Amino acid sequence: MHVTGPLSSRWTGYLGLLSALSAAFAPAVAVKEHDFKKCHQSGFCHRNRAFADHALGSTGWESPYHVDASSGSFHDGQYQAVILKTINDGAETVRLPLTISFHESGTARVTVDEEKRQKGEIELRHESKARKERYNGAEEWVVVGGTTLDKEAKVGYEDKTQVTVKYGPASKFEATIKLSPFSIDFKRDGHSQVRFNDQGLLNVEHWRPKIEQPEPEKAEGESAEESQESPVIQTEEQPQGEDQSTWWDETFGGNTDSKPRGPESIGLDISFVGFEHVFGIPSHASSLSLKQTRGGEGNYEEPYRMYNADVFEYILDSPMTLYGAIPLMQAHRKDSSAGVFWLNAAETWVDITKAKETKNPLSLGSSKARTNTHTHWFSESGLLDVFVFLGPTPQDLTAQYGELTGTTAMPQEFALGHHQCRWNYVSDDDVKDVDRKMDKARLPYDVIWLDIEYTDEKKYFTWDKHSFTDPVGMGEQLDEHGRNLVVIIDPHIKNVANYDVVAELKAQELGVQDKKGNLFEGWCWPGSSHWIDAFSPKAREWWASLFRYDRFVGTLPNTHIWNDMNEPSVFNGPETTMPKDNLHAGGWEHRDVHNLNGMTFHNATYHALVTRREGEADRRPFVLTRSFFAGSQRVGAMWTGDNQAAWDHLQVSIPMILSQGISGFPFSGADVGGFFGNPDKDLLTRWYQAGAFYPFFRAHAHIDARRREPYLIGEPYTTIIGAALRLRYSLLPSWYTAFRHAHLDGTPIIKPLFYTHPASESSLAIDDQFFLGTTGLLSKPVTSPGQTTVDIFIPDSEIYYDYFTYSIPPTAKGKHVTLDAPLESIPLLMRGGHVFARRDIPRRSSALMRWDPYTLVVAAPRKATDTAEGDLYVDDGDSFEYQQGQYIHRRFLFDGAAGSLTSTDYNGREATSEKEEGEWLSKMRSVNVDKIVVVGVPGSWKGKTSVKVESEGRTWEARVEVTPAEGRRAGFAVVRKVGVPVGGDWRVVF
Ligand code: NBV
Repeated sequence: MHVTGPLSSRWTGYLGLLSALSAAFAPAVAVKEHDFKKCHQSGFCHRNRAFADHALGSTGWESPYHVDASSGSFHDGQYQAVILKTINDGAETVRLPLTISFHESGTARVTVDEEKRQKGEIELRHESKARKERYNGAEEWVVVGGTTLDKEAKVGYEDKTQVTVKYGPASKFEATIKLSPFSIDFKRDGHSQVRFNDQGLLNVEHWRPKIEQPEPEKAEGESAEESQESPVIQTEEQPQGEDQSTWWDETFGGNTDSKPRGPESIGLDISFVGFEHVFGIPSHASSLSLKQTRGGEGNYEEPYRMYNADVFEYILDSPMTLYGAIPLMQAHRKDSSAGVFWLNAAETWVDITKAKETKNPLSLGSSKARTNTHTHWFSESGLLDVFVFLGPTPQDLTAQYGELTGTTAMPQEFALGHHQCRWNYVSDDDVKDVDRKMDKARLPYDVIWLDIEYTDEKKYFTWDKHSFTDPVGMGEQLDEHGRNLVVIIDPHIKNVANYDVVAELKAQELGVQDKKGNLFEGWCWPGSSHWIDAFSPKAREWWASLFRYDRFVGTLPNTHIWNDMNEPSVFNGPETTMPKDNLHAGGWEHRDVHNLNGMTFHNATYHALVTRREGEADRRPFVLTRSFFAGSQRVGAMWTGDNQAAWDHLQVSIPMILSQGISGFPFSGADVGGFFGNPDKDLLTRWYQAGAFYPFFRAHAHIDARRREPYLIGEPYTTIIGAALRLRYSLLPSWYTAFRHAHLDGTPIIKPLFYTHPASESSLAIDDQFFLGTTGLLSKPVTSPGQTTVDIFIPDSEIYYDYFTYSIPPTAKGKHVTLDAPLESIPLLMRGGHVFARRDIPRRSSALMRWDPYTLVVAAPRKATDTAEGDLYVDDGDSFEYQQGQYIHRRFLFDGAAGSLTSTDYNGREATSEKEEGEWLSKMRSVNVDKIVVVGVPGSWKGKTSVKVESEGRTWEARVEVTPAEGRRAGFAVVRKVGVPVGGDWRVVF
């Protein structure tokens, strides 16, 4: 990887100034892989891996954690006991309260705390003002439901050595809790799926006082830092088996973490029994199916890391951490799924290994040994708190996780359109000019974005007075075509005189504090800065006040927000983020809450927008975030950060976005065109074609990248990109419907094959193609240079049609089919058996399509007498009225045997009376389905000229044109001027 082009002179000068001011820190432009910790440089990671090596490498290893049998009790769906950890060769024990909860939702939760810390019976070093307990506040931020205890759960078996609890739907699940050593075996239908501490790697680092030892003698010339940076090899003086070198103050990259509570990590091995593939734990620039991490060919050497960071120029095919983290892992195999959610917001690493079983008790008569995936999780601090999902389907997992952490906020419809961004549009005239040129080139778009340069010297909530003289005029021009503006607001607040925002932050003590309890000061884009502490309710309230129209003057209702740098990025901090011993509201150390930080800020901004003006609460905010955690999906969208204008970055965007989708945060995208560098014309074109299938579709570029708005690229590229944009816009009704499903139950918007075809073993590792919502549209973007064909994997025996030509490629279940894919074409198949909606009139923005008629496309099933199904969800795309029933959700059923297509209410609701209808719904009465296209019609339809239409007690005829099959091209029929209301019941008989 290399740094692209020189920074603009303005930036070079600026950064020069920064480095002159402080030689001790590295500005973000210099961040490289080695600026981030490897496992051996992170004390607790090193310790937990060493613990695992010791446990797995010694014969007769026994985990030192035993449940005190006399402490166990089971009431109302909850098992409680105390785990005793034996230390000092059995001389002492540490008490660890254990709670295992069984929920009505079918999930189980295992929580382990530490009694001494819980009771505050510990001492903190360095006169720290931090809290003494293990952090227990993550639940408050993350969990929104699904934790009602299952009173039906009961102990099925109990003796001195174990307790078995039966729970879940029809008591199909069971958890066998072994007391000595402590372990849990989670089973479905009598078969093990997930095991805790099966390998004996449970590790709860209990509190201990520091026994001061004489300073180790330094070799001549060795600095204090050098002596601390690499873990010290165990010496004779240390107690046997305990390497203390990383217990206390820890230094990395010139920053020392005071660690006032000493070592406090938690670790656990979680085995997925009989599963060869595990997925999730985004975000990593890696494959969808996770790799092994303990070395070996094709494997990683490092564990997957989750420690949200501003990883400038991230590298590919790596388990290195990125900007956001969702500690949800799922395992899938043919017809079975299971998962775990590790609720911990501290720095977390996960090792993954896979092992074939030598003896397989399950495979009687089969010689195939099953593979188990062993995962080893460890976090630096906090409670051990893990949820277990036993499926059995991928849909069960996403629904249960959705119930637990919430689902995707229903976005404004414009947010699904095409977004045009760059760092930076330099003035309001520039914005207006781009807006006009997009129109002139007939390139639809919905949103233009302003990066940090719009501000007056990086003071957020201000405008650069010279270049943005008339922000209101700019916003109004955009509004003429229903377009929106997104402006960036970062969490660092410039520390400068005469800036009201920072003055208020200081006066009201709303910022994150350093380890001594003083306002933390660090460096970011504005130079010296403070950070809003969005964990504080008071700070959030203040934050909300900053977005009011009379405060952030120049913003309009069509202004929305982009939150960047919220990992948080601190240029002079360890690993470009905040010192771990910084303090947040409530006295929690930053260490405990680091991975939540971005979400709290994103959340604060979302709520600020909801209250911008009284009475405006019924507009849905749009807030994009770079950093995220489990639960962020409830308030907005994310993107994958600073990628590069390179083919391999285009490629990796697909598994990254799929991984977001299965991990509950599907509203995601990657910078189209690549952030750093200048894409060549082919790459840019292919990226737009792929981007048209990202749930969040935004073009973005670095400040040093050449201008690349699609009208600049020239022919034939502009036309080809325009076609991709129009494809996106025509399919917006189907995208919006897919978002509705994500909102209802956590379903991904673009779905990997293992999700749609869980019975197909060979689909498991496929991560370069996907289905869109319920449409049956199968997309495989071209992601290699010079590529003119694509091989698409076909997971079933259904018929597939080319989306554009209706030709039927020679598909076979479990085989690849090759499609032509010259630059001007987008490989896209329609799976037989689906109905989906489009709007076919090309317009400049989604808002202008609001009252346009719909087209329904029926992809007939392979067997002529079978059915095709689909649905369409519509609401006003803007307000919260849908929560009051102001929406249309139709189910379409094409019955091949009867030769009919019917529309009924998706939820079986009665038709609304005019009285119940708000303004939008009543206006929708005049919006029709005007065109129906049936692809794959039987030969018998030849010669048909009309179809019968029945709707609202009336019957009429509509004209149909049937084009018989020819060669490989399927026969198809087009009905025009159908005239049925999109929101009503109707039937068309062919
Ligand atoms: O605000 C400037 C950029 C932004 O364009 C990008 O999308 C973010 O990921 N931002 C990072 C800060 C600096 C990046 C070098």
